[in-house]
This record gives sequence, structure tokens and C-alpha cells, in this order.
Amino acid sequence: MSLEPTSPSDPTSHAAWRILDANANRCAEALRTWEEYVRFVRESPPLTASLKEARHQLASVLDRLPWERRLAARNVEEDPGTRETTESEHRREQPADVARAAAARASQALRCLEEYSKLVCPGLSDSFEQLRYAVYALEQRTFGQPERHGTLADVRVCLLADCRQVLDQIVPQVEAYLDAGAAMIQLRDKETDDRELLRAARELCRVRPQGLLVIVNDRPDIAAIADTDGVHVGQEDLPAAEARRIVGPTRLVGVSTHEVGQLSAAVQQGADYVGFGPVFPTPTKDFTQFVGPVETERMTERSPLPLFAIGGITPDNLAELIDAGVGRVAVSSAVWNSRDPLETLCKITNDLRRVPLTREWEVLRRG
Ligand code: TZP
Ligand code: MG
Repeated sequence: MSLEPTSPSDPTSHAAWRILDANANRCAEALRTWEEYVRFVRESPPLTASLKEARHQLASVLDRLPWERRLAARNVEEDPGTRETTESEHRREQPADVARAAAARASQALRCLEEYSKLVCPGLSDSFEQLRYAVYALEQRTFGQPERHGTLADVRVCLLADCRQVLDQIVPQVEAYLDAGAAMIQLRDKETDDRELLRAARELCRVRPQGLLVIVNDRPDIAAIADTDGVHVGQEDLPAAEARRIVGPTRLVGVSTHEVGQLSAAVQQGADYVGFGPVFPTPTKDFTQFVGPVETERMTERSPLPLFAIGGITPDNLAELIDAGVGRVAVSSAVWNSRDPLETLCKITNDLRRVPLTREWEVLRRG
């Protein structure tokens, strides 16, 4: 990296360092202001995790700008900009106005960092550019259509269902399924053809009441076409960031995870929630290894995203997960193989209510 000496006798690089210093501060402050909004006003774990990640990425690029050069170039007293304020800078009616202004400041600051770093440390310019693109995407996720048919924060049970179960059981009495606690339904069908999958997704969306999230497994294309609330992808499917490019900023993207590295990758890629399992042996899928309640507790404690335990969960083994502080589950066979699916769902939901759903916030608060 080329670093020119900085001194008032070298006015070009002195001015460049002064601009870099001002914009480094401006960007860090703007990201923090914006993060407070998604954390305390929107109470969104995925957005809070993404903003925190952006702040850390900025810090790691700024670490490569020599701190002493920044400080040497700083001259707040003689900065004519500190005395200039416009009326619009004081006009804020809602917390969202504050956050919107902060987001705009963050991208402006990144553009300044990108351009002026070319004068004194050109090796950093690309990193600022990448961060600016990430900020545009985050801005869209924050201020685009904010909520769809419900909020993930309240979901305790995700019910997996194939096309037949959706069309024959759920669609005719969807309110009853929602009342029984299935606030998220994931259409998961590995056997059927695309047209049937699209038909089932559309039918479920057509009858979807407020408070019910409709997710389609594996297929971001079907999610976008049928206008579901989201898509769920596994470790062999499209990566979350690529699925996001298809479903857009306002739909949910969920990721199946089996170990902690996959959780970190999902967070980094902008997932909204994760599944974790298989907890127990399950007739629904061929697995040879099971994570068990102890590992599920550990993952729940460290997950900054809502985490749904999955795999072989039944009303009988649920107590082990509840004791481990697990408050969200995804279920299939326990419900569909039971004599009365709605009654089984109700039992699972009611038992889960014993666990407060505040743990994502505990994780985020530590950072
Ligand atoms: N991924 C891990 S376990 C599982 C999936 C899709 C199946 C969940 O269904 P069940 O029948 O509740 O075990
Ligand atoms: Mg899959």
C-alpha cells in the first residue's frame, strides 16, 4: 500500500487524510445510529446482526488506515463544516427519519472513503466500495416493505407440510392451524412436480390470514412467483445470499444448519432465521448423526437469529428441549402421523410457551 508522508507541507495528502479521518468517524457513527433503530425500535434480530456485522467490517478496514496519520490530520477547530448546519438536519419526526438519515450518511461517507483513499492508500478503495454495496442492500432491507404477513419474532412453531397436506388439510381450515400455533408453514415437497408445488404455494398464500408466514422449501423461484413470505434453503441448496437475490429484500430467508460454523455463515449471508438439527432420529429424513438437546441449547444460546430446533421432535421429547431453553421448533411427522394434528400442534405450542423468546437479544446485547 502506498502511504505518502502527511504534513501541512504536503497539502494534498494532508487534506486526503483529513477527509478520510472525518468520513471514517462519520460512517462508524452513522452505522451505530442506524443499528440502534433496528435493535430498539424495529426489534429485528436479523437486521441488528447485519448492522453489527457491517460495523465490524468497517472497523477491520479502518484498522488498515494508520491511526496516527488520521489523528495528525485532524483539525476540528478550523473545519468550516462544523459551523454549517441546514434546517433539514434538525427535522426528524420519527425514529425512522433518524435512521434513514444515518443510512444515507453511511453510504456518502463510504463513497468519500472509497474516492479519497485512492490518493493515499489505494489498496483500501475496493474494500470501501464493497462495504458501500452492502450498505445499499441493508438500506433496502431496513426501509423496504418492513413486515409481511406476520413477524418472525412471535413464531414458536413452524409446521412442515407437503402439497397434499397443504391442499387437503391446511387450506380448508387455515385459521384453525394458525390458532393451534402454526404461525409459520413451510411447504416442503421433494416428490411433486413444479406446477403442483406452485399451485399449493399459491393456494396457501391465497387463504393466508394475517399472522401466518408461508415459506417454501428449496425454491426461491417459487417463493418469488407465488409471493410467499420466504424461502428455506439447506446446505446443499443455493446459498442464502444467492437465494436473497431471487426473493428480494423483504422476504424471509431461512437456512438449515447442523453445526456452529454453518450458523455463522448464515448470519454473514443475511439469513433471517435458522433451523438446527436433526435433534432426534426422524422418519422424515435419512440422517445418521443427531445433535441432541445439549448441543441445541448451546446453539440457541449463541444464535443471534431466531433458531428453530428440528428433527424427530414430538410432544413426548419436547420437555427435554424446553428444559434446554429451546423456544422454537419445526415439526412434521409428529403432527401428520398423529390421530389429531391440530390437537398435537396445540399441545406443542402450549408447552413451548413456557420458554421466553428473548435469547436472541441476550446474544446481541453482548456485542
Ligand atoms: N431437516 C432436519 S430434520 C427434518 C428436516 C427437514 C425433518 C423434520 O421432520 P420431523 O418429521 O419433524 O422429524
Ligand atoms: Mg433443501
